[in-house]
Amino acid sequence: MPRILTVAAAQLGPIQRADDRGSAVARMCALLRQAGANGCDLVVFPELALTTFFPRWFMEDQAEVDSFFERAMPAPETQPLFDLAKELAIGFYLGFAELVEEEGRLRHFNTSILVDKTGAIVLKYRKIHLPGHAEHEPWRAFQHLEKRYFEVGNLNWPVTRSLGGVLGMAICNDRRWPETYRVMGLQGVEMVLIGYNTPRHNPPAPEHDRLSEFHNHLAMQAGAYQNGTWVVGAAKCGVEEGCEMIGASAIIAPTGQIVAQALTQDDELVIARCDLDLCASYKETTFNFARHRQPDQYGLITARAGAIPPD
Ligand code: CDV
Repeated sequence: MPRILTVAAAQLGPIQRADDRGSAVARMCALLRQAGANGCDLVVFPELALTTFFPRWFMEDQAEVDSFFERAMPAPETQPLFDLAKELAIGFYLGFAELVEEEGRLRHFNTSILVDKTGAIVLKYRKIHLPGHAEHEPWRAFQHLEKRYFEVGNLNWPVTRSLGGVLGMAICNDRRWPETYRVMGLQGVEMVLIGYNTPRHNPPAPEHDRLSEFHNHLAMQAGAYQNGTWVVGAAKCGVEEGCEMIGASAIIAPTGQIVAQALTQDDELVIARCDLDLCASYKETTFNFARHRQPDQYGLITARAGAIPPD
């Protein structure tokens, strides 16, 4: 019997600042119902899926910043998502801003959770590659202040056995870095779940703008193929507070091929039947890590962050 996981990338259109969590959760519940009607086992929602993408604004009032964060998960506003998913027996990935007291202080993380079919949180991940900048840069058309509002995640990239496979998570900018997939690949991951918010315009490099969707798929397809894993990318997209973010949510096979992709920049379910056993022929041949990797030769990867070219 092949191990089929029917998965949906639940792309969300824009969430404006005036939209409350209740309306975001209602939209996600509508997508969950569609997923249930289509026999889905797992639904992947975007990064920071409960609010507008607030790092686009410079805010000095910490209470204003904190208003975008969740102090509990689930909380009264998010409980309906957990209840419906449990009723429909669907697992889900949810991205949100996490405010937690840890090590005796308040800490802010860009977080995702994996919830299984019983409604239990079975995996948590905190975003490690935080893009953008920490100080106000008024020359930009909009800010990208993830380095100001979040700490670097402290959970590494854990994977878990759930829903019949080995599942892991990443968040947005993580998908552009090969290390993300390889750390999970070394734990035998069979499906990597990724939510994202990707503005089309890149203020420091506007020459990249026309390639945004290409780079989105290029990175996820490479991560899938090179690690023999499925990859599911779910966007929050469309024009949010005047800032266009790309859609192109996609489900990618271990072959590196895109098997399903979003057509809109709005709420849309992208569905595929994913055979987890398809991972094996890549993990056991071309990317048989135990047989072919040479970790002794990779020391620079963990010893050095920035490139140092020769004199
Ligand atoms: N939310 C993100 O991490 N966005 C980045 C943008 C800023 C480049 C991304 O990698 O899509």
